[in-house]
Amino acid sequence: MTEPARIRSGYVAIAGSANSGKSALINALSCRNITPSYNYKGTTRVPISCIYSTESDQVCFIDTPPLNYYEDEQLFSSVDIICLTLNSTGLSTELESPLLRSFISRNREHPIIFVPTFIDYFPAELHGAFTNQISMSVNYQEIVPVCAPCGQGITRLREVILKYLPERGKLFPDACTSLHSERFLVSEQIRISLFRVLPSEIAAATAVQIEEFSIRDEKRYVRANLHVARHSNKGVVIGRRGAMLQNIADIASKGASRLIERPLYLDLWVKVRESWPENHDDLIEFGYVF
Ligand SMILES: Nc1nc2c(ncn2[C@@H]2O[C@H](COP(=O)(O)OP(=O)(O)O)[C@@H](O)[C@H]2O)c(=O)[nH]1
Ligand SMILES: [Mg+2]
Repeated sequence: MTEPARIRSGYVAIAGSANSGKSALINALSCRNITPSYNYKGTTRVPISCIYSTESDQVCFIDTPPLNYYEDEQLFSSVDIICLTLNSTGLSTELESPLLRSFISRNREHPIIFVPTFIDYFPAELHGAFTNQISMSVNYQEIVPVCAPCGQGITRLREVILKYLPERGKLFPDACTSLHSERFLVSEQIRISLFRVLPSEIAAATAVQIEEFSIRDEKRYVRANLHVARHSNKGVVIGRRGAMLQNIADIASKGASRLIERPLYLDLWVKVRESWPENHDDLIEFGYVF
């Protein structure tokens, strides 16, 4: 019997403060639009996994909510590598943050790759200065500056990550795109489409709850409720003659069709759950807290 081929593989968590570019980074590293990346706090609610596979390597990237919002110590201690995003437009503030320093010290057993983001705000000659500033301030394994939306530094970051991963063989089947269920991935695609077409504050205050996830006529049939937090938001989400809701469904279906195995039929309904973001039971029901 031949031994299974050994490739570099493992788990990489992406951590950092709110809006430091974690979700944009996981989407760029995995070449998939799996998680919403928007300039609005709280877009990422729970850890989201995304698997990047090639012939020679396999990486499960895990996007996480901002450090001040949620910290799953067990998650960070069980991954092979942590990529820590630091917004380079406020690098000193990031490096001095007690939250960040305590995170680094609690995870010092792990390889941590420091990833200054938003480097497109600065000319290339200044990028070395970020590396110097970080290296004077913390113990580090590697520092790789990136701009995820424009792809700068992404290939190099992937190479550095692979260097730190063990050779252990495949962890997942080739077709596997995420550790999450198709149901969860579809609900995230609906959330991505909300942020794409609605004002951010309305998108962030709209919870997606999937009520039915079945097969009808060989298609994946998904009925989902969009719970808005105010009555006045309902009309905005539905739009004139349902145009906005149709737009949301079209964008979500397009995104989801790249991640799930069958064609998708999305049936979206808008409901009002007054002030749900302030209600603990509603937050539990919608998957925002556990
Ligand atoms: N110009 C620029 N924008 C970025 C960069 N990284 C992320 N963004 C944008 O910044 C916003 C917040 O990014 P996001 O990935 O959601 O941050 P997160 O809260 O850490 O997950 C989004 O609008 C991203 O498109 C970057 O390197 N350069
Ligand atoms: Mg995020």
